Amino acid sequence: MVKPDEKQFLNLPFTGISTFGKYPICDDIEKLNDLNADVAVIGVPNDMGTQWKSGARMGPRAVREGSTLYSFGLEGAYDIENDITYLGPDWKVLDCGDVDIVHGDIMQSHDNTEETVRKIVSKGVMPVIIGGDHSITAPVGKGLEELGPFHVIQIDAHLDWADHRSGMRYGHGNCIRRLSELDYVQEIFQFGIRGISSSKKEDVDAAKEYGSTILSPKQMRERGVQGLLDLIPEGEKYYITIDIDGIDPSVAPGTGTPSPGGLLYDEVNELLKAISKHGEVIGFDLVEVAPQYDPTGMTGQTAARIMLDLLSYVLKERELDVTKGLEHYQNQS
Ligand SMILES: [Mn+2]
Repeated sequence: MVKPDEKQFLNLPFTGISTFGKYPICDDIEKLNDLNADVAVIGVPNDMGTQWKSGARMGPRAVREGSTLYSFGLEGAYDIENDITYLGPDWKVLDCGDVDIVHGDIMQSHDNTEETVRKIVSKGVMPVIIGGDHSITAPVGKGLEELGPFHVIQIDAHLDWADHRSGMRYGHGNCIRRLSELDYVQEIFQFGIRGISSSKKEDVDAAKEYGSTILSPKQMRERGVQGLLDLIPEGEKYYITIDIDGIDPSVAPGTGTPSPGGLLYDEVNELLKAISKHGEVIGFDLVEVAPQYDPTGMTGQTAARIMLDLLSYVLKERELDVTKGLEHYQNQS
């Protein structure tokens, strides 16, 4: 029998409220500063831009659910492999719920997304966004205006560079083209792109004309992580957009447009870690998790893992920057 003074509060993954990483809820973005937030996680359950199987509107719920397994509590997350503790108690991450979606009205929903991201950014808080289909990245990009200029790094099976389809300019196949039209978006890196007929030649030509760097998983492996970093300007700002279909469907099958031949979890993880050290990640999104197509729940699980990994790396670099800044100050005095 456990004595009363030995009892612990375990907060196991299947208990409690399923927020992202089991972080506290913020019910009003206006309160972010009062709450001393560093990171605001927001769901955008909008899948009206999907061209084939819909379902990514359930993505935020699936990712939150998956993330409870990796919730860290106040002591942070210990990495056994590298002997580093991430996401320690000094960091304030809050789950701000979801952007309001208007059924059947993609543009009103996009406006709500842009406004929400703009508000988070205006408070000096880093936005972390759970989709939704990839169409949401266009209004997210607009909402990031104050943080520009920055480069965009995309992990995806698809280029998403179509100008329009029958006049539709804000579906999930147009989002990176829309980002390229923002004057504060600099270079664009498109990693994991693959599949015969996944893009029209005219769209690829337009992307190349913009100066976009397009690499398939095979080409990425040939270069290696350092070879990829060599392409990306060092010490600058990056926004990262991760389409879960960039990952191989054997690892993440729950998505509307799965494409064989994708990246593996470790490859993405190592790349994200390296990018976090290469410059300043100003925010990121992860989109296209459609849990209906994955009865095992592994897709939401993997997506949550990737988001928490990336958040860990980005915040660790900020910690080190502060430490370096302090050492610099001490050397001066
Ligand atoms: Mn995409």
